Amino acid sequence: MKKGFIFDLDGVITDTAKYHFIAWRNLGAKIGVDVDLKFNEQLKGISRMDSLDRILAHGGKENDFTLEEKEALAAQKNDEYVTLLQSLTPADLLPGVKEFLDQANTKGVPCAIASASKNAPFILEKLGVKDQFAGIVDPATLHKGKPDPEIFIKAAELLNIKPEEAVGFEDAQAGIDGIKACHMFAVGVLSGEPLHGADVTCHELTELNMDELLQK
Ligand code: B16
Ligand code: MG
Repeated sequence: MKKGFIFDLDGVITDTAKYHFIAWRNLGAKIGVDVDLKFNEQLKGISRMDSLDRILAHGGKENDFTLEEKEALAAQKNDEYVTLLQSLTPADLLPGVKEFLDQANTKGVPCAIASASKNAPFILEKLGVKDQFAGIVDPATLHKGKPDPEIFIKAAELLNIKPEEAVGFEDAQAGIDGIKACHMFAVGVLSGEPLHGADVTCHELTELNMDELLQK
């Protein structure tokens, strides 16, 4: 019997990957690295600085910037990303998310967010669902990013449950790997690429039966 739900944000609750892409592509153009949609797939679920490191390596520029310069580049990208986020409204929730959260709240099943994004509280506020989460892991407190299970273990702690008592929802392979590494039940939300190791997959949350999930 499961006792709580743990959600990734980008790709599960809303699609912010398109805004990350615009901001990284524009930053890449300034430093001479081509960031295309295919390469952007590799940045999903990856922290801001790790994403920058991957972009620099992709362009053969991994040794061209000091740490201070890289922090300035990441801040530039984030400024543009946050500007793009201003247009978010509850209409940007992915299909079935609002209904799923309402149903969980009605049943008394607590929900938490396990997102690599430092902008998660702001995004949830803009989407009008922040109050529906009992906890949001602060990614600044993490020692390791996904696929390490730390973020999912912390999310379960916020809900006062064990990882194996939770259902985790993820759209990225690194996230599914993190969920399974702490013996959580994994729901993979598909958006193109297959997800290996998920216990159940769907294209949107409308396809899921909550009572069946809780009995896993
Ligand atoms: P920020 P998730 C991730 O969100 C994104 O998929 C990833 O592209 C981004 O770099 C990361 O958040 C950090 O976001 O720059 O806002 O701190 O999928 O873990 O919800
Ligand atoms: Mg994601």
